[in-house]
Parts: sequence; structure tokens; C-alpha cells
Amino acid sequence: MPEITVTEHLLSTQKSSSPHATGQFTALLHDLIVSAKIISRNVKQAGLVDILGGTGRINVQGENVQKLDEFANSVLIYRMRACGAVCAVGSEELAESLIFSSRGEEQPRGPYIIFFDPLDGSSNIDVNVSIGTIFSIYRRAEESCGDVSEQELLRPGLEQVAAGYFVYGPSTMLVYSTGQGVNGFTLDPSIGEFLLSHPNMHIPETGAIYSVNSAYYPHWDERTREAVDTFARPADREPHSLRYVGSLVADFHRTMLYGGIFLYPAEERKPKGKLRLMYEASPLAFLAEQAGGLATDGADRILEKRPQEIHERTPLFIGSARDVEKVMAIYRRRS
Ligand code: AHM
Ligand code: MG
Repeated sequence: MPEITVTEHLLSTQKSSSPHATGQFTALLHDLIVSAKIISRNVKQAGLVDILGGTGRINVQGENVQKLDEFANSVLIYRMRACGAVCAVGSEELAESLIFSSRGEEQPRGPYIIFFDPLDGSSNIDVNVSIGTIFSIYRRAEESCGDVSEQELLRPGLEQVAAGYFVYGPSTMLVYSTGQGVNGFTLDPSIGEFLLSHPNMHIPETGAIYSVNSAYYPHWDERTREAVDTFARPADREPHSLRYVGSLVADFHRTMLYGGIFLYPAEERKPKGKLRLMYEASPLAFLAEQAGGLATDGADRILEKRPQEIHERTPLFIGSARDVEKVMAIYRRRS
């Protein structure tokens, strides 16, 4: 197979789908990729230089901020500001979204709004387990002008123009979609390029793996226990295998490739679950649906949920269509 870089791939798909593209999205993706290469380099040196461990600060989610989280966040913000294509940024590490003002600038700001979780699964950093960066991109309405308002940021996942993730594992990968299927690229460190390695990804219709933090079983309601039990203790067939990394990107990436289901349900102590809608659930739901899978919060399709605030949380059931449908059927029957 001839080697195709991610930029070549983007340009060739853009030519057929958006012949009038201005190049701004390409600039954004380029800077996102440069950010990920820098983050990946630092993640891979994490045990050698003094960047492990916490900073002692607590972020807006009440979690201990790891040094690499802060580093990843500042690299991404710097690049998104510099690329000129972006007018607003929302991040897991920022209490408020950042609006890039056009005032006093020679060039108007580009039309893209990006949300990211700069380093998802950061509790795994110190133990050398895969972590990742998740991103979600929207385009501002054509007629909008001036600085972006807070309301313009709160949009349902269906309106994403692109979404994806980088996974920093044994190799560094980019998996993303612009709404025309999902493609995966692997970083070849010898040439510093992401090369197309997983063209046109599809989630198998059903899988043999379920992924959930089952330590929370006592805190789940009856329908959630039944949903998990359909995979863990089915009456009529072999149980699914359980795999849980505790890094959403890694657990989702496995689900994309092998099929099965990832579950992060609501529970009595966390009535909306843990995962964040705008920069965790929505972008992964976009990828899952583009790859033929499904994503729901039990009652509603993730992509149709309109957020009330940037850091809103949601329960998440995502993966193979037939496995997610089983959970939806149980929730329907029991509510
Ligand atoms: P983070 O973004 O602060 O790293 O938190 C999100 C992570 C996900 O990667 C993972 O799926 C989940 O938290 C694990 O949570 P738990 O330890 O409750 O199972
Ligand atoms: Mg995080």
C-alpha cells in the first residue's frame, strides 16, 4: 500500500466533498497534529524528566491536576490561538471557555470552535498506561460576526464538523472523522508523519468484550445492573470478557477495533455519570456512529443532547450497534 499522510488524505477527501474549502480547516488540523506530536513526545519521556505526578492544584472537576495535563492544555491552546482558524476553545482544564477576540487583529478569527480533553485518562500517566487527547470541532454559523457568545458554544454533537482522538500507546495514533467515515493514522516516528493505517474503520456489529468499572455495581440502579449483567452473566450464552483500562480513549479505541460495549452509567452518587458530554461523549459518539456503532445515555442519543453548560456530564453507553441496542431496550422496558 502506498504511504498516505494524514494531510494528503484530508486534501484528497476535501477535493471531492468541499471543493471550495478555504484551507482553514486544514490549518487547524495541522496545528492539532503538531500539538499531539509535542504531547506524545513528552508523554513518552514522562518517566525521564520531571513531569510525573500532580501539581497540587485541583481543576474545575475537583480532580488533582497532573503536570502533563497542564502541559498538554497549554500546548493545545497556544496552537489553536496561533493557527488563526479558531475563534473559541473549551477544555476540560479550563473553568471558562476561551474566546479569541478579533478586535485589534489584522485578520478576522477563523470560524472554528474546538473542545478538547487535553489528556484523558490522566490518572494512568504515572503507571505508563495509554492515555489520549479527545477533540470535537464545530463551525460557527456563516452569518455570525463579532466575538463568539457563550450560547454559540452549547451545541448538540450532531452539529460537529469533525471529531477524533489521539491515543498515546505503544504507538501514537490519530483516529478522526469529518463526517465521511472514520480513518486511523499511526505516527511513524522515523519520519514524524501520521500515515494512514486503518482506512474506513467499522465497529463490528457485536463484540465479545464489555468495559465498565464494575466496582460501582452496588451504586447502580436495577436497570443498570440488568444492562451490565446481560454481558457479564447472560443466561443463554458465554459471558463477554471484561476489559477496563480506565482511560476512555484506550477503552474506546479497543471497542472501535474489536467491537463490544463501553459503559459509564449514572449512579446514586453521580446522577449524570462522570464523563463530560462536550469533549468526551459527543466526539466519541460522532466517531462511533460514523463507524456504524451507537452511543446513548440510556434514553437519548448522545449526538442529540443539547448541553446546558460546557462541563456537563452524561451517562455513556457506546460501541457495537447490537450491544448498545440491548442496553437501550432494557432502559426502555424498565423506565
Ligand atoms: P479524566 O478526563 O479526568 O482523565 O477522567 C475521565 C476518565 C476516563 O478516561 C475514564 O473512562 C474514566 O475517567 C475512569 O473513571 P473511573 O475511575 O471512575 O472508572
Ligand atoms: Mg482529562
